[in-house]
Amino acid sequence: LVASLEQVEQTYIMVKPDGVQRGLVGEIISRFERKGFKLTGLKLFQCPKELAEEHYKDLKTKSFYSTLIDYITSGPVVWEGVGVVASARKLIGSTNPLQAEPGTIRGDLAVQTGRNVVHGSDSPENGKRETALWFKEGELCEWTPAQAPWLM
Ligand code: FUP
Repeated sequence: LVASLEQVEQTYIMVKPDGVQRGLVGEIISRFERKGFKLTGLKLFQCPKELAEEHYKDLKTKSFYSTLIDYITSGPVVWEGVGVVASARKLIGSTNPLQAEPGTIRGDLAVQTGRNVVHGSDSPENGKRETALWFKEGELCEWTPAQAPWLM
């Protein structure tokens, strides 16, 4: 039942500008807390263009790339937990909110792909890469939830 430390992954969740503008930060963070993931870093941040470009570098050749870069300037958060990468993407739902299931963040709260309120890393490697990109050394916290020590 209790997972080992090697199973702990890190992911990077970003409430995008539309989520911040619509006052959905608390709602979105709340879904990850209620699921049982441990918050280790939290930051409200105006994202410089160079950082947005580095974050989305794999999408550089896409037609929507420049629109996407214009859109991203938001309040990011990091979550850490067992299997958190895949699990967080399930909580978030499909990229296109039209295809996202009701009950998911995008299924419940978003309408358009270009305003899909939240980002979640798509692999453990990208979870590490993106966390390092958005958070400096010393900005993450190590702590043990008192009532639920299995939440590592
Ligand atoms: P996701 O991992 O679900 O955020 O989706 P992608 O990494 O494929 O896409 C990153 C962002 O690009 C999406 F959140 C929104 C934007 N996008 C578009 O604007 N148009 C598209 O056709 C696909 C993605």
